[in-house]
Amino acid sequence: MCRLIILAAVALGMLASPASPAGTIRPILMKDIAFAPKQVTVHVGDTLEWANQDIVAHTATAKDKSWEVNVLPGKNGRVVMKAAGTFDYICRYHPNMTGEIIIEP
Ligand SMILES: [Cu+2]
Repeated sequence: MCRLIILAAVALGMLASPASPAGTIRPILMKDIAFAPKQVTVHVGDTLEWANQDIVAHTATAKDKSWEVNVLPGKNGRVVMKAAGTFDYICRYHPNMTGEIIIEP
């Protein structure tokens, strides 16, 4: 039990390490008319890559319109996150499809 907790702590520490290289690509699924995961935290300079596994097109559209990508069925679309902040976003075609991106400096 103790060993498991220590291993988990080590793994979390590695994930949270500020030494992670700039320009990480973070995948997000568009599946069953939903973003998965719904909330993602990245850093300025990271790339979000949405993979559309549905049979209809989706977009990832920031509510403040600062970024958008249109993703056809079976395709991927990328956006580089250039500014820190918290961005709610939706699919333009399915407004109930919502997500949140937190971009840390
Ligand atoms: Cu959609």
